Amino acid sequence: MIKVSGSKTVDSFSDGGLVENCTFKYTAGIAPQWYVGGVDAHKAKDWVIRNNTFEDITSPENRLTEGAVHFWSDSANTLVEGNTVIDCDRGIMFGLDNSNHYKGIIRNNFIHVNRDVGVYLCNALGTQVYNNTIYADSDYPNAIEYRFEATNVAITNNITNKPIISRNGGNATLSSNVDYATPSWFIDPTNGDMHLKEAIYVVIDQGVDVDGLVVDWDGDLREAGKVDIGADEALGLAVLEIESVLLEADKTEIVNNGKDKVLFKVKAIYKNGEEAYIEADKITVIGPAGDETTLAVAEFSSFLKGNYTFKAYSQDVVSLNVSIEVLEEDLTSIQASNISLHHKDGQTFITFEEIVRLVNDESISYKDLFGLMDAYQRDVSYNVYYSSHPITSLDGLDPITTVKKSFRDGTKSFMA
Ligand SMILES: [Ca+2]
Ligand SMILES: [Ca+2]
Repeated sequence: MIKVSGSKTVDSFSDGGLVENCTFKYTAGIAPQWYVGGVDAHKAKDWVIRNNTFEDITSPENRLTEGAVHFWSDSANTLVEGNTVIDCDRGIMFGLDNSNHYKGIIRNNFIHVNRDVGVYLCNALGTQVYNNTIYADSDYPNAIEYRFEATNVAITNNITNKPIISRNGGNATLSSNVDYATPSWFIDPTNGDMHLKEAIYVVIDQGVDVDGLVVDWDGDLREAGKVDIGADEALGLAVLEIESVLLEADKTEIVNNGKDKVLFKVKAIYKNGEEAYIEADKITVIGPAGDETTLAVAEFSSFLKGNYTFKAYSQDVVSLNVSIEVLEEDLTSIQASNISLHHKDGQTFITFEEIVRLVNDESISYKDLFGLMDAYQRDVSYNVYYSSHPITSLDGLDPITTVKKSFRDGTKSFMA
């Protein structure tokens, strides 16, 4: 692929390169090693990277590849626009640790990354990042990062499905970004087609005018005062105005085991009389303690009993409240499930699925985990019985051991 080299000692630059309408793709579906990138440039000034496709630039190792596009080592004024990134570890990077990038623009790109961030601004000074559409298709938590105190950037009119965050004191001016997209908003996001599939109300005509923003990813003209957020100006998609929103729950009560769930559906009734099930802009919940949060998906479970109140929002229209009661479960009547045994080195291991699931998110922090454990005011004990025959009744049997799980005595031990 393309490497632009610079001298560490001589103050000379590669000036004015143009990379346009090219495809950079590892046809094996994966890169031969981690230290690769599509266009990787040191000490490059006034380069333009336009309307290219970068595909399958992904590392065969734990260590990430370079960005599909990476300009660093004092590079300046890079314009990266109209590109499509598909299945790459990382998208577009300006700067790196101890290596600056000056000014430059990243706009109108479709970026699908599968291991790390879509746009990484690391010691990027005066860069503008606007009207990109980013689908960060991995467990990595962020879509755009701006990092270190020297970084000072403007991030405007971008659509992402993950947060846009500062790291290590990075500075940015954020405006009109939407960071909660779902893949269903786009035509074929995993294959790089991030045109809007439907008229998302929070996106269509909701951007701010940006000097220099004239067209979109397709070359469609942007109309002042009516800029769509993201890389696609969705010509021909009109927003149907919503008259009212109905939030529907499939039950009114669940038990507090973290497994029993309420599933929600949201119906829009439009001003023209049509109705459709839609994805709400958000669904909020107010818990028993009065704290309000937004649901990540249209379902809910809890291990804390009490009354919860839900509302759905779409186009600034809010539904009526829906109330769900979370009841205390009778734990004595429940068996552990998915029990399995295996023997190794003279020991027998029993694994089972616990009857209470405090945590559904495997990437939870210790702080959050301990907060949940402290909040759950119940103890659980699992009795283990031994018999040489299949156990159909506990009559005459005594437990050979008991596995105790206290959520509130500070032992913090997980035995399962
Ligand atoms: Ca528009
Ligand atoms: Ca368009």
